[in-house]
Order: sequence, then structure tokens, then C-alpha cells
Amino acid sequence: MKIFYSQEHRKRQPKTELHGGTLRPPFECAERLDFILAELDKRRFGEIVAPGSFGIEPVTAIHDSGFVAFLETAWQEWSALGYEGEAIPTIWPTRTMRSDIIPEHFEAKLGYYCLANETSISDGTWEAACASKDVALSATQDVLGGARSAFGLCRPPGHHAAIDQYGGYCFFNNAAIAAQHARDHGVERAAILDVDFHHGNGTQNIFYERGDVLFVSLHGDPDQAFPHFLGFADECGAGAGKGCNLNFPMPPGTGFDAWRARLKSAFDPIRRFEPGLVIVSLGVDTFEKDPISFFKLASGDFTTMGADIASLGLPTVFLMEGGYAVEEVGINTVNTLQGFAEAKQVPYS
Ligand code: FKS
Ligand code: ZN
Repeated sequence: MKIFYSQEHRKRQPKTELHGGTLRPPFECAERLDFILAELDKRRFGEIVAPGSFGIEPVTAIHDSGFVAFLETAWQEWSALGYEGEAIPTIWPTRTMRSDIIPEHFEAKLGYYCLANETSISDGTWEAACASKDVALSATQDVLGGARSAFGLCRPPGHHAAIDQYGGYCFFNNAAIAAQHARDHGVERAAILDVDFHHGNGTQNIFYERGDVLFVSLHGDPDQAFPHFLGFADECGAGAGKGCNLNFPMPPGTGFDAWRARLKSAFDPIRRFEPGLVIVSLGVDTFEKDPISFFKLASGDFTTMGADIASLGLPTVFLMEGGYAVEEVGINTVNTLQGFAEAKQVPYS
């Protein structure tokens, strides 16, 4: 399996995350990828490949162009205001105010385009986000070209990024951009399977009214977990997308047996959809020692998860999302990939 990776992610090294009322070093840090690379190297698993350059068109195929333009110059515009810290919004167009005006003032724009303010914009964020979507697109291209699977080692992650909003450590929705790329290159239907602990609200938002992309997400009950305001079981898609959005929220303490039962119950709908490929939003924050999540998967469970995903018998693109138990992120990620790669290949018929 090819592993697509770019050093560019290192350009994003934010210093601050608003957590529990204080600014702390972000959970989503560059070191996460160092542990994944070290584990790949240790097991001699896969071949590291640099991504190609796909330009901005695949991004604007998914995201609002005003949002993309905002991100491109956000750090410069913030810096011009003369503040000491990183860019974090303090005001939003919430329920009691107007959200139909795209503001001119940069601090208002920050609130307009941001959905959660743990995530600061720092120098290099744009460059890292651009490299991350190129990693996702390169992995997808590899699978479109006939590879059984590929891994896009994306950073920053993507599944919280909506059509015109960033947050939850995400700027561009890598999985959505990848799915659209597949659609534009001959794949009639694509499935996105989101196994990150958090609900992929951005991916759901992007494809909610589309019948050509199936979105399936297993996650912590939004009643109890970020992103709190989306990801409930009754969100099934709308219009042409009715029936093409499947949410499986689960309570605190959920272990692998219960989690796996939900995964397996998602397989029939995925097969019935007959996708040309499946994109896995691979977060390993379902791990029992994850510092910000509440599922109880053990490291060995990720190997089983990978093999289960292989049993779908579909061309598969894995894209990195979350996982914050930094030292085990490598083991858990590579377990998933290796579980997939070493599973018996029984093509679905
Ligand atoms: C807890 C606040 C929650 C934000 C959590 C973001 C999770 C990001 C992720 C991604 F894959 F996108 F990286 N903080 N008080 O893991 O879903
Ligand atoms: Zn997550």
C-alpha cells in the first residue's frame, strides 16, 4: 500500500487551543505524524510517496469560494491587526443575530467562517491545508488508477470542515474533496465511512442533499461529544440525498464489540449503494487512552477493524483524521492499515 505524505504539514504548528478555559498546546500536533511514520518504518509497512499538485479547483468544487479566499489570506489579515496571539474568533452570527451578511471586518469574518473556536489559525495553516488535500487527492488518484488501497497521511484533518466553515482542527474537507475527485473521474457513486470518534459534521453538510455520495459515520453521541450540534441518528439526508446519510451515535464507554456490531450493520447499506470506491475517514481517537474521547477500543481492535473494512471488497482510500494518544497513534493507525492489507481478499459479489 502506498502512503502519501508531505512535510508541508509542519508549516502548521499552532501554539494555542482553547480548552477548558485556558490556552494550551493543541492536541492536534505535528508529532502525531512522526509517530505514524516511525511505526510504518518500524514494520516496513507501505511505501512513502510524495503527493502531486492538484491546484485549487478540487477545493472550490466542494467549498465556497469566499471561504477559500478567506483562508488563503487569513493569517496575513490577522497579523495586520497587530495582535500577539493566533487568530481565534470571539463573535459569531448566532441564532439571535444576522447571518445573511458576509462581513468586511476580519474579526467578524473569522466568526462567520468558523464553527468551533478551539482551533486557532496560525502562520502556515493555508500551506498545510493545501498540502493535506493534495495528499488526499494523490491517494485517491492511486486507487482510481487500480490500486486496491492507499493511505493519505493528511494533516490537518478534514471531516469537520463544512462547505463554508472551518473548526475542530479542520480547514479543507479532505474526504469530501477526494470523493468529488473520484466522481469527476468516472466513479458514479462513492461511499465515505467515517470511523473517527467525532461525527463528521462537515462531510455530512457537504453531501446531505446528494444521492451520489453515501456518508456513514460511527461516533460519540453528539449529546455528549463534540461537535454537539450534528450527528444524531435521525439525520438521514434530504432531497436527492434522502437515505444517503447514516449516523451511528454511541454512548460513553462503548467498547469494540458494540462498536463493531454497528460497523457491520453499516456494511449492507454500503454494499447496496454499490459504490465504486470507499473513502475511510480514519481517526484513531476511538482508542481507550485517547485524552479527549470516550470509546474503549484497544490497539488490537484496530487490526480487526481494518480486516472488517477489507471484507467489503471495495477499492479503499484511507485518509487520516484524528487520534490524540500521541504515542499510540502510530500503532493504532498502522494496525488498521495492516489489518486491511493482510485480510483475505474475498471480493464481494
Ligand atoms: C472538548 C472540545 C472538543 C475539539 C475536538 C476536535 C476533534 C477533531 C477530530 C479530527 F479528526 F477532525 F481531527 N475539542 N471540550 O478528531 O474529529
Ligand atoms: Zn476525532
